[in-house]
Amino acid sequence: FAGDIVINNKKFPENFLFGCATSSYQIEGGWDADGKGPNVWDNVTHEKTSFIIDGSNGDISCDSYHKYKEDILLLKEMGANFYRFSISWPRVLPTGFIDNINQPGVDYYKNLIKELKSNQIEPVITIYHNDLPQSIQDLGGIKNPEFINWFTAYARFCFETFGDDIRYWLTINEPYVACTVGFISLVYVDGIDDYICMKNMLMAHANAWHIYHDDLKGTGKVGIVLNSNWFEPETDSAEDLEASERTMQFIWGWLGHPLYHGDYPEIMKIRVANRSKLEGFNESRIQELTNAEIEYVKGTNDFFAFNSYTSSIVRSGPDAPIGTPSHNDDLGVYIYQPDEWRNSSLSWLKVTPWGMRKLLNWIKNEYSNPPMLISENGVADGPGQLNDTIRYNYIRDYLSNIRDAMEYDGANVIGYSYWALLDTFEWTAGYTAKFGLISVNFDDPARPRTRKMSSYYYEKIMKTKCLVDECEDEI
Ligand code: GBH
Repeated sequence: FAGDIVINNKKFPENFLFGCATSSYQIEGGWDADGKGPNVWDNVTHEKTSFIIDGSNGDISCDSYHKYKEDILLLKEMGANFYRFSISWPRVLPTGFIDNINQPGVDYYKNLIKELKSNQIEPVITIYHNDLPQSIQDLGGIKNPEFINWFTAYARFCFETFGDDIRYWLTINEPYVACTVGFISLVYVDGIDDYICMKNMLMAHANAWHIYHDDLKGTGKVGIVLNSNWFEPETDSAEDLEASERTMQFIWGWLGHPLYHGDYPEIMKIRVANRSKLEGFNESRIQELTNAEIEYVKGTNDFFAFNSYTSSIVRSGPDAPIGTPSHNDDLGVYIYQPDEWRNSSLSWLKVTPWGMRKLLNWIKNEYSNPPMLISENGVADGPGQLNDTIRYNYIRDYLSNIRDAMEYDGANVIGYSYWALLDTFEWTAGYTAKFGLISVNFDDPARPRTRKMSSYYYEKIMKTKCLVDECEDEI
């Protein structure tokens, strides 16, 4: 108890939250069930099968639309404190707009929330996780500034409809990915649009935060989910240190800086303005925020939720030649992952647990140690075997570093969510990359679930708040 010497530093605080994450399109199936409208992923998987490695889609996926009670039983069995899931926008609002509410879709989430609550599992709700209504995409999607109003109306609807006793809301998953990698959300973005797109995401989030707190007087917390890698300098030369910090600011700081300090990072404003000028624009491609906007967005993140899976090395390099405008060229560094780093089945996901501790420290120092929620972290293997040593090691090593960041560096981490509860439809990787603690047999129409070895390990951690390898005696 308080005052005692902490003998084993791998024990997490009693109030630390452990959970599992999923997202609607990746697990629900029921793609056109009971009045759901199409989202961008329904359309692309049906029309461009070559876009997905195995030509698959999320039409049925894990069928959690019908099997959510089974999922919740598994969460309960494992002792999860919370479940992070997302609401499918076109399942509740088939046209994307609030004049047309799909009651069966609403009931689905009401039942899901009720079932979680009655099992003492805290719902952590993502309002929008990649599955944009097709109707909104047809109107220009996220890069249309009207997106701000459309999202705001949808978010208000979610708060009012599901809000009663939801303690944690996540507005938007990974705006950086949606606005740059593009294919994830199928937004067309280029070097001009990406800044517009991110600004729209920022303002949409800030509107949702203000509605929740100012208008609805909500008592829960509202945050956005930022994401990326830890960016390790290649050497400790001043140039590489600067390149690494610049990368952190360009990616994490793009929205992190406005949310905590009120404006885009200085280095971004300077570099984008310079390059825009050289390219022949008469104003910077990054639209500077007005004083009113700065005031409006500052302080609208009640906790720092983020997804991070891996790290990269950054080397300073000569500026990219002036050509096609792009955020990447504005940043102007060389980023890579050494071949010898521990592998997973996905080329971008190298296992770098040490990077998580550094990332937590960077966030702590940059934003005055906000409450941090790791909303996704996990690893994929190809075959999805039940004896998943790779996942066991990944969870142990990442949590060990997270605990060290808390214990030795004072990082204010409040919770951790493993991605994912189940093997899911992994976007363009289809069903070829398995992140789940629990395997799903996608060949069987009944979609039976089988727990993998790692789920028993994670169960012990969730129940004891302790990394069992490190503090066996405390169980
Ligand atoms: C998250 O995105 C998502 O929120 C979640 O839905 C997803 O299932 C999970 O992670 C696992 O992927 O192929 O080299 O072009 C992670 C962010 C952005 C990481 C795209 C991989 C592609 C790199 N992802 N990125 S590459």
